[in-house]
Amino acid sequence: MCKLRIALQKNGRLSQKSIELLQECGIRFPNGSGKLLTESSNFPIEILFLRDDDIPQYVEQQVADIGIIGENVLMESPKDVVVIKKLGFSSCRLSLAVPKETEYEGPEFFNNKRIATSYPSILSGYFEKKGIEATIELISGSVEIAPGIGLADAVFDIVSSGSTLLSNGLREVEKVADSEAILIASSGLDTERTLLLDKLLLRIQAVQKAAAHKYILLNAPNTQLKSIQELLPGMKSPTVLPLAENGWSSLHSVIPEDDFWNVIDALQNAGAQGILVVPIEKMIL
Ligand code: PRT
Ligand code: ZN
Repeated sequence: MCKLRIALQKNGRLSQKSIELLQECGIRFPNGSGKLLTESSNFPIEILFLRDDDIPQYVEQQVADIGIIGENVLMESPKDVVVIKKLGFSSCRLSLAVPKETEYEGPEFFNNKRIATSYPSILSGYFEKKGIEATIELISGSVEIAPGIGLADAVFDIVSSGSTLLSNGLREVEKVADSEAILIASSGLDTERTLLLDKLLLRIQAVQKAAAHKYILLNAPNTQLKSIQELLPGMKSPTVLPLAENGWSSLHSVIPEDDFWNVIDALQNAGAQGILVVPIEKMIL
């Protein structure tokens, strides 16, 4: 039987979340055996563990059918692959940073400066757009130490919490791009593999939707049901059940989590009691 082959990062910032995503999709496979290739026992999928930088090329060459990478990898080295979906984890940004005491008034600062980075292509594209002439120093790791050792005047690197920049005496001054984990696919998938990918996508969507929604249960006097529903615009056709106590009902519905937190006080003021907010495991609409 035909199998879909997915490439995941072997060891690094994307690995854990990528594995968890497949597991949340109900896909079981041996994990932690240190093997390069493993397969699921309950879904026609093989998992190939690679360095993240190699994944786009493997997908382009159809050694793997699909893969999970950081958007930044593809931005730096574009390949003939299809971006299927943003996955919402390993979010970060690519930013320019200068020593914190440096005066900075705008991107012209970088004219005739040396900038250390592992992302020369994204950076030179940005400089070109801004009409800036600068020297790019290519470094493969620990970019943040370059200004301190006199190798560069500034850095261009991935920033997440910002603590690496801070602890190296650097200040973020320009955000050039955002990045997050994405699912990519080969542009030449056959019909059988496309069907398998669609099945996997259905599961991923169900997991993502569930994560953004909550099941809410609350009790309210019947006279207040209408105003409570108006407070929760995301609440579609709630179930209303009479309580044993006369004149009271229990209201159940699925709502976007943010809607709920924004109106919690108003809900209570409107007479809602015994509010339960319950996580949803999968949501298929
Ligand atoms: O070994 P392999 O080649 O597979 O992994 P790698 O070392 O190239 O990549 P890895 O595991 O470090 O990162 C994988 C992907 O995670 C990246 O391509 C990004 O898409 C994403 N990501 C998210 C990050 C970060 N956050 C991140 N903070 N990648 C790197 N960093 C580094 C950054 O380079 C800097 O050194 O963390 C430091 C900054 O972090 P803060 O939190 O101090 O700002
Ligand atoms: Zn890498």
